[in-house]
This record gives sequence, C-alpha cells and structure tokens, in this order.
Amino acid sequence: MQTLVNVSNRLPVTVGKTIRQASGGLTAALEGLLSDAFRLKWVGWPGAPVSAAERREEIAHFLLQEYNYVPVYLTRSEVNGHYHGFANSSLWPILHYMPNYMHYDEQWWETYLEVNQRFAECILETADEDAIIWVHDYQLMVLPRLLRRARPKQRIGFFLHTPFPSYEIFRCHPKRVELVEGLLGADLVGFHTYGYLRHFRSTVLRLLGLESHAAAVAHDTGHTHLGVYPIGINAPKFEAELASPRSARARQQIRKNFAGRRIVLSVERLDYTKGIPNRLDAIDRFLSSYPDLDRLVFIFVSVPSRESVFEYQQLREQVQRQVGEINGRYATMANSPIHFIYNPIKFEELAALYSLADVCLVTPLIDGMNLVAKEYVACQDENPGVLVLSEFAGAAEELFNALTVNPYDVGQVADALQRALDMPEDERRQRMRQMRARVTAFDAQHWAKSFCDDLVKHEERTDSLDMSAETEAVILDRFRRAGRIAFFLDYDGSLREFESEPHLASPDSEILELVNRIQGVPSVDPYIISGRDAQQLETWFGSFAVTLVAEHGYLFHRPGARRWETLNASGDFSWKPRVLEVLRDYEGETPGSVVEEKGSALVWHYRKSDPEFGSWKAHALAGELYEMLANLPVEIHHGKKIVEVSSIYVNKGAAMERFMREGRYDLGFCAGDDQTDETMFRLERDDLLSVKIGEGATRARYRVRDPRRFRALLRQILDLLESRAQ
Ligand code: GDG
Repeated sequence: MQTLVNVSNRLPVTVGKTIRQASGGLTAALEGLLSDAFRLKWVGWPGAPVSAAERREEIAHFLLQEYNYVPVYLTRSEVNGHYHGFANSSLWPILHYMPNYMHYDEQWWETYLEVNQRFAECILETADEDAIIWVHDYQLMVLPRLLRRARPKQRIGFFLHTPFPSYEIFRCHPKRVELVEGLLGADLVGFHTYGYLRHFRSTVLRLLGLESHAAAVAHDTGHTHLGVYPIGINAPKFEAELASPRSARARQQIRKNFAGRRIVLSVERLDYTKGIPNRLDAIDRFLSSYPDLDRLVFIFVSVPSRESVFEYQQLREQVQRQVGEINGRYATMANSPIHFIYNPIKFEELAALYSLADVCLVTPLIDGMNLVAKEYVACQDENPGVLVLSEFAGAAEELFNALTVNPYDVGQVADALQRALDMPEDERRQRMRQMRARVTAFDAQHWAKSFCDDLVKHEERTDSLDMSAETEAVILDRFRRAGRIAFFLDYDGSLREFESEPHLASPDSEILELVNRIQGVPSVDPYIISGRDAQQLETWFGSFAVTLVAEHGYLFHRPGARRWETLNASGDFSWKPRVLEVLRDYEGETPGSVVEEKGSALVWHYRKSDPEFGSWKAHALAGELYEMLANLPVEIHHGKKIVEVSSIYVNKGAAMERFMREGRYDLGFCAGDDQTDETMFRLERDDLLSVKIGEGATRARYRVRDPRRFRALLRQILDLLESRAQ
C-alpha cells in the first residue's frame, strides 16, 4: 500500500493538557481516502508552542502512535512571522483580491522560507522516495520547490484552497516570482475552479515567460500539471449526525429557543472576505420593510479567527457595532432580529442548525470554495430551505440552483432574501434536489481521490534529461573509434543559453575557449550551424578556423574565405513577396512584433509582444500561412516566439548532408535544441551522433538537459580527442 504524506500548516489536533483530534474540513476530506488506497501520514504544526524538549518528544510519540501524525514544532516568533505575518497579512489578502489589506515585512519572508524549509526537512525524514506527498495551501507555497530540489523523482502534489487571483492582482506581491516558482516544484497543482487555474497559467506566463499546453507548464525541472478539483464535504458525516439522538436533542433545543420564528442562518470564520458588513447592510435594508419582525431571526455563527491581525480586530468591532445598531433599530418586545454568536459551536449544533434553517445566507465577497454552502445543502431533506449564495464563491459554479447574488449589491441580496422566504415548497424542493445530488455524489472523498489518482497517474518524472554515465561512455567511445570528425553545432539554446534579446547572447569566454579548442583538434572540422544571419556569425566567430553556416543552411563561409556562398542558389523563392505582405500586416496589428527578412526565409518575431496576445496572433498567422502556401516549396515553423517561413530546399539537414559528403567524415556529431535542428537529427545515418539539448519530442539519439551540460559534454569529448592527438 502506498504512503500518502499529507502536509498542511496545521495538524488536525488541539494540544493542551490533553491532546484531542480536531476535525476540520481537510480531515473530513481525507477520512474518505483512507480506505484501502493509501496509508496516511500527516505532517503539520500541532498548533501550540511547546518549548520543553521532553514534552515535545512525548507529544510527537503520542501523535505518531495514535494518529500517524508528525508534528513540526514552531516557536512563537516563527508562527508570528510565517503564519500571522507572511501568510495571513500579505498572501491571504492578495489571493482574495484585497491588496489594500496587504502588509509586508521582509523579515516575514525570511521566516516563511525558514518554516517551509523546516517542513521540508521533516517530510524528507518521514517520507521515503516512493511516497506521495500532498501539500496544502498558501502557507506552504514554496515547499514543493524545496522538496523537488532534494528529491527530483518524488511525486509531489499541491492544492490551493483559496482563489488564485488574476495576474494584475498577484503581481502586487513582493515575492510573486518566488511563490510561483515554489509551486512549480510540484507535479500537479490543483485549484477549486477553472478560473483560478486560468489565472495561474497566465501568471506563470507573464511572470516567468513559461507557456503552458494542455494544462501543464514545462519548466527547467520538468512538467507541472494543472487541474481543477472542486473540494467536497463529508456528506455521510452530516447524514449520520442528523440521524443520531444527540442531534435530535440539539434540534429540539433550537426549536424551543427560536419557537415561532423562521431562521436565516450564516456560518463562517470572522474574515473580511466573507462579506459580513455588506450582508448586515442587506439585512438592514430587508428589515426596514419587513412587516413581521417577531417571526424572523438571523443566526450568525462567527468563529473568531486571526485575532492578532489588525484588520480582523477592526472587522470584529465593525460587525459588533452593526449588529448592535440593527438589533436596536428592529427589536420588538418579543424578538431581537440578529442572534450573534462569536464562538465556535458544537458539530451537533451546527448540523442541527443547518437542517432547521429556512434560509442559509452565504454571501462572501470572494471565497475559494465555501464549504458552508455545501454543508447546508447536504442537511436539507424534508421541507427543504433555500440557499442564497454569492456568485463570488467557488461553490456558485456547482450550486447554480441556489439564488445567486452579487454580495456588493445590497438591494439584490435583500430581494433574494425576500424571495427565499416566499419561495413555494415545490420550487424549494426542486432546486435543492439537484444541488443535494451533486453535493453527496461529489463529496470530500471524491475530491481527494480524484486529486490523488491524477497525481499518481501523471507519468514518471523523466530523468532522461540528465545523461547517465553509461551514455556518456558510449558517446566517448564513438569519438575514440572515429577518424575524421565533423562537429555541427547549433548556437542559440545549444552552445549558449537564450537571452531576453538575441543580440545579448554573444559568446562568453567559456564558449570562445571551447570553439578555440575544437578548431585546434587535427582530425576535426567544426561547423557552427545556426539560424542567425551571416554578419552576426562572422562578427562572433570569423576569426576561428570554423565553417560558419548561416540562415539554417542557406549561406556558408569557409575559414579564411573572402565571401559567403549560397548552398542552394537554384531554389524557388517566388513566394517571398506574398508572405512578406502578410507578415507586415501582423507586425502592424501586433504591438511589439517585428519582421525579419532573410535570404531564404521570412520571420515574424513576437518575443516582445504581450505573451497571450502574441501567441494568439502567432497561431492565427501560422494557420493563415498553412492555407495560403499549401502547394509551395516552403516550410512553416511556429517556434519559440517566432513564426518562420523558409524554403524547403534550405535546411540544416540538407546543409549537413552536403558537408558530410564533401568532407568524407567517419563521424558527424550534430547538436541542437529546436525544430530546425530536427532536420539534421531525422537523417538517422549510422555515421551520425545526434544530441538534443533540452525538452521536447526529438529524433536525436541522445539528450542533455541544457547548454551548460552540453558544454560539459563537449569538454569531455575534447579532453579525449586532444589526448588522442598527442
Ligand atoms: C478555506 C477557504 C474553502 C464553521 N463554524 C463552525 C464550524 N465551521 C466549519 C464549517 C466548514 C468550515 O468550518 C469552514 O469552511 P469554509 O469553506 O466555509 O471556509 P474557510 O475556513 O475560509 O476555508 C474556502 C476551504 O478552505 C476548503 O478548501 O472552501 O474557500 O477559504 O466546514 O462547517 N464547525 C463547527 N463549529 C462551528 O462553529 N463544528
């Protein structure tokens, strides 16, 4: 059985004189998963500062024995910096579209990193390489990357319980890049809704320049898959509770306390995202014209939350003031309209309240999902009530049979309340039946299972990007046995890393030294074979005894020659004027894009355009060109931030074949990173040794991860060839 190491900021326990298991939403979700699929371990902070080493050990021992929980102990100042500070005062407001509530302190970031690191260490001690690690929520956003560094092959998932906001909001956070990079350490990142996933993709693209395809982001350490998993609730637990005598007693008590009154219920942590002041305004508006004040009660269950954070203290004062004012204004001798409970209530009371409430008013300004809405639905059976639900809760996407409202629109919420109270039983029943079916079918168990199934399903992280020692030995052996050798080396992305601007990617001293060494080996003819123009290649490498091949094989220049020559002068280039006209149109329509004219090709570059707009236009352009040029001797290539049209008679493969023929080499060593290099790789001749640099499908025989590793391989080859020549 596979071990699932679940990691959340808090362990679901309360540590005092005794230790009790606390069942939060996540506990409920995972309870379902513990059947026969996984053996669960849970890593997290136990929620209380424990300083005495002996007591720490005692608690750790108990938690492990009793629940299979592994505590990460944090000091008071770590909790302040990591949890109250960075997570709740800087990240939470940004994730909830409220940058004006954000506070930031550089020290918090340091603590956030330290605490995430502490979690990483604890997990690495606890989990072996085969375990699946599932990290939860915004308190641990850099953890996946820390784990990935230590364990390249470990299966790691991350689920974000909050919304992921649009890039325009997320970019406000001072550590936006580090946070997003942190998540990309995971194999799978899950969100409640497609909207959040979309925002994340666009943020990854805009912040890091990484494009994502089919819900996966490719980056330097592999792929991160993205998925939508709307969290569900532990419906059976509510059903079982409602069937129990304990709950029957709680219900009886509530009926007695609020006899003769219809109940409108709200349940939440006291948080500024939950829209409590706006809701109270709506209630105020509603009560101002409601005739039957004796027969209606609003029960607010507000659980104290993050009381050390200033905004939460302020909110509590504001809410208490508003409640006081409304109660003062609308109280009668028999009733006070708002029954405000600023405390958690017992589970049986919660379930009883859910089942008895005529209306549940769930009106967050923004909410990742909102479990309360689903829990209310799950508890509606006989004579069901009505759910009034904010359209800004993730749950609104699934619970579309609720009365959905814009929580900022006081009048609309007041009207919805009236409509809910007036709704005929038939309609209530019909709406609730559909929602209930969904909430019970797609419950917490289903959520956790679908996330874990996907996490397990995604193919093994490939380590083929790193060449093994055996492969290196095979390659070196080919060189050892060859007589005359030609090197066909691509430049950008192969010998040299990409830069934001092509002209910045000039060869540094390491590359110049390598080229110098290659030209010095007696039995070797070097070719630098690139898409760049002749002038650029000559400026950089003109002084070496190297054959330069420019424009993907259109032009070449022998060492010491006076002129550049064309490799295939007889090709048909009559298509160029028509294509140029189209590309110029796209240049005009797409700010930041430019057209480059080459001898055998025309290129539209959109590296500097808005990434999404640029990529959209590039797809449109490529489509248009495919249609327009279907019967002409051209190739259309949509590459890294370019769309290129080139003659089919001209390509690196054709050029290389000619040089191989003329030079009568025993071995052709070709290396490159993109589609244009595939024309060399696909020749698949026995006298070729091909190396692809980086990710992506390829016909090359071998692969290395990046230019740095490719240069290291070249050095090894040169060491061998030089020692052979001596
Ligand atoms: C975050 C996201 C997302 C509340 N009062 C009492 C009580 N509760 C329980 C409810 C419910 C849970 O607390 C609250 O969950 P929510 O989903 O409504 O909200 P957050 O706490 O903000 O949770 C949210 C969630 O993570 C899961 O991904 O849906 O969007 O913000 O289960 O029942 N339970 C008891 N007494 C109370 O007084 N026993």
